[in-house]
Amino acid sequence: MVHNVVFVLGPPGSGKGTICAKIQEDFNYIHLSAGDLLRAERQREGSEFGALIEGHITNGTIVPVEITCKLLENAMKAAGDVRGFLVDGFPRNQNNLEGWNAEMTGKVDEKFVLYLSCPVDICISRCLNRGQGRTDDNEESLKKRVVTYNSQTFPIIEHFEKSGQVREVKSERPVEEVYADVVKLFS
Ligand code: UP5
Ligand code: MG
Repeated sequence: MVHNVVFVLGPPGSGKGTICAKIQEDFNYIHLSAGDLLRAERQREGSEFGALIEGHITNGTIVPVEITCKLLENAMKAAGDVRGFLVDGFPRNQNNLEGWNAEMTGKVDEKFVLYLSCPVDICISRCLNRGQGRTDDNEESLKKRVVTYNSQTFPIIEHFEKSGQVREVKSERPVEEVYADVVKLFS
């Protein structure tokens, strides 16, 4: 069975998780946050990847695709019959993109890339005020996350842009305004 996939990308704190939760509620799309899946795997008893994942998360670097892609694929298999999947925060670099293509080509239909664009200073203050106790929501990790985003993830968005797959929505506005534009892409 070929699943519809929408990639959701944007800087740390741009609102990917917030917007995906709302889409999941209103449309038959399942929200799969690569970061949430990695955080769950980090906590899972018996996981051999816990320390490796934690190291990457606090340093704002990117976990090897074999781990992330497997977590995403397992979650997709577990979800059953849905309209599609929102893949939030992935692919983040060339390694992610190549590993995903190698594993998933033919199994998924990539509809488009939702790019939530937002000035970095706003993104950082959102993360610092989030209050969820994430080990990467501190000034030092955030600086590194932004460097990684600019050097590795933004080029992936540009790559998708070249093939006309990117739908940009400016996300520095109030959530309801951002979401009103996102809804048009799914209706
Ligand atoms: N908020 C949201 N929208 C708002 C709005 N419009 N107006 C005002 N406030 C708004 O939002 C962040 C905060 O802002 C929240 O408090 C929210 O209420 C508020 P959120 O929706 O959580 O933003 P999001 O873009 O999801 O931010 P997040 O911090 O999750 O993004 P990251 O991309 O940094 O984090 P992620 O969890 O995807 O990845 C974390 C780490 O995991 C990475 O740095 C990396 O080390 C690792 N990772 C991989 O290695 N590989 C992967 O494939 C994925 C992750
Ligand atoms: Mg998130």
